[in-house]
Amino acid sequence: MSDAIENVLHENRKFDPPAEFSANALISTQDAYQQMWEEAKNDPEKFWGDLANSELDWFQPFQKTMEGEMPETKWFTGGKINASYQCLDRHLTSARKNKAALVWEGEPGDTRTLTYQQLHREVCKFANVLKNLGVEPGDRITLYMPMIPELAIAMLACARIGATHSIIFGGFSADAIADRNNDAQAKLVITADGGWRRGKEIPLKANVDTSLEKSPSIEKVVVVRRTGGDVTMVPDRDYWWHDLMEGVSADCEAAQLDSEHPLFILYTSGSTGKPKGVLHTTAGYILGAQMTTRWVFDVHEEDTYWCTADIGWITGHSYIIYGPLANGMTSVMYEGAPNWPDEGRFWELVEKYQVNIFYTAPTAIRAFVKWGDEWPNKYDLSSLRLLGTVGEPINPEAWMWYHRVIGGERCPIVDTWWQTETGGIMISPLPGITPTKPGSCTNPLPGVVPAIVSEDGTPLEENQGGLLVMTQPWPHMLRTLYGDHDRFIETYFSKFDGKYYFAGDGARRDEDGYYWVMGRVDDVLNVSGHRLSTMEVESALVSHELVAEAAVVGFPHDLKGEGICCFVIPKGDIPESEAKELLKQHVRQQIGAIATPDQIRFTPALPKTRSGKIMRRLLRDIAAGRESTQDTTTLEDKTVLEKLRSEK
Ligand code: 6R9
Repeated sequence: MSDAIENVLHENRKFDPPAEFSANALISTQDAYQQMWEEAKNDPEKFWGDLANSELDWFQPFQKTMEGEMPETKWFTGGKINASYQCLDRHLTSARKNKAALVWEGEPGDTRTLTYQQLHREVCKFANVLKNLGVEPGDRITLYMPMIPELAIAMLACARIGATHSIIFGGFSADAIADRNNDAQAKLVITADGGWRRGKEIPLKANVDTSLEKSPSIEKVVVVRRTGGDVTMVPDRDYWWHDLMEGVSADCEAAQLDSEHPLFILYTSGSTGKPKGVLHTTAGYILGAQMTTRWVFDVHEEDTYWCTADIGWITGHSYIIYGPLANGMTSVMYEGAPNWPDEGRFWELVEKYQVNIFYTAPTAIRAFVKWGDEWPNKYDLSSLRLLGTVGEPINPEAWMWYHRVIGGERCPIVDTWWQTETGGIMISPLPGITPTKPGSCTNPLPGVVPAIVSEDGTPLEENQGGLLVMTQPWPHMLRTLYGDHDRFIETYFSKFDGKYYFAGDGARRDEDGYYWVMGRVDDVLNVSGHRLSTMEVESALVSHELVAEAAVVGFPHDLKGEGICCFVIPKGDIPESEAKELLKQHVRQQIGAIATPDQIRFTPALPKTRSGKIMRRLLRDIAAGRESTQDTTTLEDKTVLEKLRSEK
């Protein structure tokens, strides 16, 4: 079992929901939750079927709530629906039409607010642009964009006409874009000239240009003018967004799509080198995004809500766009970094927009702690009523700081566990009723039935560390890995013979039934809340002529949660420090800045078992600078160990 599970935390502090919060909460009694949870567990068909009928707008009602066993369960079959309609059109028949849907702020301080009516208009226009470019239902469209309103417009326009969006985080490299374009066989790329990050321009269009040398399926590129930087526009291939939008009709009926119509693909790292194209479909996903947003963030009509994630990750998909807009909320969207122009930027925005609900990641919270209380203390944060965290386990001290300094000890904290694959939040406190413990994501939401099992699938007792699995399907779960259904089955369902969904995380459940997620048990790293596979970094390293062999492991990192340590057997005779720098740059260029190694250690050999397997756990211990409990009797060459330990 992994190291993570052995590092079982014991945290005894407990915080009751503030009485004032509970008094106004949507779910305000334990009984109400228990009843929902039991019903969803015992009769998922009725539970989800009733919600889908009462909460979603259908063009044609569905015939069956669930069809087929996990992992092949289909949801709401026979129904016709549209996610963009669910997020926009249905709010236009009430006063909500003039409510702000998106409140956007660019890094340089420019702003734009789009009401539901305005956003609907822009989405309809851009949907017509896509149609004019020959985009048809089912086509895959790559979005490689900064955090600007056009990204939201493009997503919803794809959804409106039934095109499947595949968003690539702006920090990824040209090679990463090409891989994803090819895997999805995407037809069109939507990008911008550039985006702002700490005052510098990220050359998005230039990266797309390079990627197109290796992505033959792409026919056209749409470019938003954002930074005004120089770009090359290839005639008959590249088009400016503003040119295409000129004079286009704002009438575009939402396509009536099957419930299981593919809504989006989002690539994420698995334990092998090739990223996985997680596919989500329409009705189940939008229902999950909508309901989990409402339950976890205790949505009230007047709320201003801000999730600081990038839309390039699942958190941005579900909790900046689909979930909040399906609920008719006001969602704040910010383009830039938290420390630009200074470390107070987030708190300045909270004050400026009077944010009530704030959702961020532990890695950001650890940075805020380091920057010091003086930054948040300069601003009035009294509008906040609820705080959330996601992306990795939160260390109790960061939780306490968040509670005290940002939440003024009056805001509940929802620590939300979920994954790209789960589509929406799975395990989380309900803020009006769940007493919280720093570092625990507490209880499963209605419809989620987890278990902790041993390697052979035996359910474990309380406080025993094991593997986190889901024992029942839920509407917003992934349907497949795009183009590779076998890998989907293999990755998530083969470990327990199809009985459970295996999340890849280690966890334990305590004496109160609270879940404590300890981190990945596979070769997936979690660097600043972003998933990266060790194999991906290894493949990038060995593709360089200076590398004979490489093994990559994570190690505990104060800010990033996990850092990247690369053990490399070098070849060639470039001076060591120069070679290390070259390799760091190479990985960065191959994958993207988030994958830049923190450490590269040269070694004449890697520790291997007699059967030739790299002893990764031993390397993890060495990278973390701790004594190893790993049995080294199978180690082939014992002198390797001494050399590795002395190397830094
Ligand atoms: C939403 C998202 C998923 C992995 C997941 C787990 C880790 C996410 C967590 C958490 C502990 C939490 N993770 N939330 N671990 N507590 N509240 O982050 O999706 O990028 O796919 O990552 O992140 O290890 O398996 P994704």
